[in-house]
Amino acid sequence: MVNVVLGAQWGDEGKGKLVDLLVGHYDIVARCAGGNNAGHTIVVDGVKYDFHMLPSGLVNPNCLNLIGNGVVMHIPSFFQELENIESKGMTTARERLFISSRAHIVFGFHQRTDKLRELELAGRSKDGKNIGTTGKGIGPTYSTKASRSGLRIHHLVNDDPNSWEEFKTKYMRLLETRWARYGHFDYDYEGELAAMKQYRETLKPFVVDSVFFIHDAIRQGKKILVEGANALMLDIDFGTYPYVTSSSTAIGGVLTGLGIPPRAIENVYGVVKAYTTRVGEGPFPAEQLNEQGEKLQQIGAEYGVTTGRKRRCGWLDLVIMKYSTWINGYTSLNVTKLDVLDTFDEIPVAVGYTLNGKKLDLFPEDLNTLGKVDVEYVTLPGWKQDITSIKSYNDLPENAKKYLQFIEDFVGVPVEWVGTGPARDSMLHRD
Ligand code: 2SA
Ligand code: GDP
Ligand code: MG
Repeated sequence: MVNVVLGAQWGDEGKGKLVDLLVGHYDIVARCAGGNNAGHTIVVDGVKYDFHMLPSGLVNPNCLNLIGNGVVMHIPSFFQELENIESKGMTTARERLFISSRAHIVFGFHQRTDKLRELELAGRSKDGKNIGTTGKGIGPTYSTKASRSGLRIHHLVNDDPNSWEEFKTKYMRLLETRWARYGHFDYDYEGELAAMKQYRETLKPFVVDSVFFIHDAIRQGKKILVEGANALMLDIDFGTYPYVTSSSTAIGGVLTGLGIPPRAIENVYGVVKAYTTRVGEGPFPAEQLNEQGEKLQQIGAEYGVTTGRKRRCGWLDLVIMKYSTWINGYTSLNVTKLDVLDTFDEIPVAVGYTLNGKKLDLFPEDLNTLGKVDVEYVTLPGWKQDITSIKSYNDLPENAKKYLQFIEDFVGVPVEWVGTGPARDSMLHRD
């Protein structure tokens, strides 16, 4: 049985917390896309863990964790993150962690060219706008993957006697293509190769054929939870292209990033923040560049987990939620951070876009159009009550229930969980 947790907006909806809540019921948690650009915070027994590349299933001592073939791996960051959670007390993490031999490797020069490309875009585009990437080398690594010049984990961890020589040759060839594209930037390739040589041994215990790993787990009836990274609106196909990440963050990425047959998937849980945030550049129709947006940012403590950037804030956008539901086919929703809205008198919700006075029926693929739309809002009454200590869905204030009902009716998907605070137990399940 495979269930999936996916971000329904622009990321940071609180996927990590839902996964943390669910992991007790699963044997395996798997990551299928992205790399250490993703970031989420989980608070367990008062200890705060920042996850980037590692699956959140590590918080459950009985859970195995897989980094799938669709993930891009920066190996030094992987070890750093692992050592960090080990030092906070997750002593068995290492034994429960597996990496697909087919995952692509992020090198330091991918990270360097990520930043060079951002500088190039900032200088060249007519509005001076770059993408606002995390600088973790994600786009450049998926680029070299697609252009068939990338290196995968099995190229590094390989018992063939010639494999190290072949790895070095491919590595240098790849670096030279980057130099040809970006100029001969200073780069300590000897240092990186020396580190890679060591990783041949230290990485070995983690590496598996993930196709077999997943197939065997499904065959044995294991319960698998797939943890999406980033979110629908950052998907390379369906997001606000080009202001997106470079992987398939929607449901398709679960299949290609792990080799899971579609019929094995039972439930798709969409995680949606009760308002909207976005990090980086790109259009955001319901953004509030005003006091209300500031208030959401401050109460919601909206800062990027990976880069520390302030997240842009706005009202909940149900046009996006409907679009996102069409693609991902959510079977239920987790509405998070409802408590952040506790003090608002009124809460507008975006329900439609118009262009030159004409209602748009579909979510516009063209950013010039999206940038020009007027947003139609429905304003719902606030509940003006602290909900953080409420322990049952039925005890929520009537106006909070009406807010959730409005989402359900508009999107046509039931709300199964509601987040009422950052702590592990601040989540209401609707029976
Ligand atoms: P990239 O680095 O190539 O993936 O950046 C491309 C766009 O994708 C956005 N992106 C993100 N948006 C929200 N959260 C992300 N993870 C971190 C977090 C972000 C952070 O959890 O807070 O710490 O800044 C994430 N990762 C990528 C990015 O902003 C670009 O718009
Ligand atoms: P992810 O990337 O989707 O896993 O989300 P992040 O962890 O990047 O961002 C979500 C942030 O909101 C984290 O700091 C969580 O601790 C916090 N959070 C999650 N759920 C809730 C909630 O219901 N209420 C509040 N106030 N904070 C929450
Ligand atoms: Mg995040």
